This record gives sequence, C-alpha cells and structure tokens, in this order.
Amino acid sequence: MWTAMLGTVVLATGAFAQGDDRSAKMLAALDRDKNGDVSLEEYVAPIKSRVALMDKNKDGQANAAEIGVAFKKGETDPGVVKFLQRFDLNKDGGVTVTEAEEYRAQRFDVLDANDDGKLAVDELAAGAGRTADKSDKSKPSSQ
Ligand SMILES: [Ca+2]
Ligand SMILES: [Ca+2]
Ligand SMILES: [Ca+2]
Ligand SMILES: [Ca+2]
Repeated sequence: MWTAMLGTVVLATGAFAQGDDRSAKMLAALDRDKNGDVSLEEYVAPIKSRVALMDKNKDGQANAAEIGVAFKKGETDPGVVKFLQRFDLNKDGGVTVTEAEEYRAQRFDVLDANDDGKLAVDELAAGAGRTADKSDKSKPSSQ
C-alpha cells in the first residue's frame, strides 16, 4: 500500500533509512523504472536534482547558505555542515551536481555487495548502518 507515497520520498535521500520497511520504501522511491532494483543512474538521480534545486543563484554549486535555505536552517547548522562535508569532495565550500553524483556513485559501489550493478532491497537495508569501504572486508588490515 506504500505505493501511494512514492512521489513524496524521492528527494529524501540525505537520511539513510533504518529497517526493512524504510528500505523497501526507499527502493520504491528510487526505482523509477519499477523493475524491482535500483540502478546507478536511479540511485544518483535524486541527489543531482536536489543539488540543482539548492543552487538558487545557478552558479553551478550549492554553498552553505543555499544548503541552509534548503534545509530551512542556518548555514552553520550541523546538518548543513554535514551535508557539505559529505558531498563537497574538493572542499571548496560548494557542492556541485558532479560532486554529489560522484559521492553517490561511491556510495552505490559500497552498497552493491554482490557487484551486479544494482541495489536490491536487502543491500539498501544492509547499507543503512554502513558508511564505507567494502574493500576493507576482503583485505586483512594492510597499512
Ligand atoms: Ca530500477
Ligand atoms: Ca549556488
Ligand atoms: Ca566542491
Ligand atoms: Ca547488487
């Protein structure tokens, strides 16, 4: 019955879901072609449009002030700072669509546990509590 809310959760990508129900909803929201899993393109699409929307002055990136407006908070709000830290890959104080896409692509790679290029609901669920580096699990701690 959650199909009714598909449209409303598409942009809610900042907070990663907790639990299977949330993961199922997240998958449904991301799965634009409704084939039951999330492709890389589907996974990065929401953050691209989100950053583009945040960029009110259309200079190609969302800075702290613009992110603050989007979050309805001040630019020093922890959520805003965290968003910047996460997505501002070159640390120039602004998040471009490309940076957001790249961050999400890295995240996709982490979540895609079986490396089939698609995220299934269990992979989304497993990723809810995980932040980085699936490469670590296969390597004994070298350096
Ligand atoms: Ca899909
Ligand atoms: Ca801007
Ligand atoms: Ca940047
Ligand atoms: Ca997969």
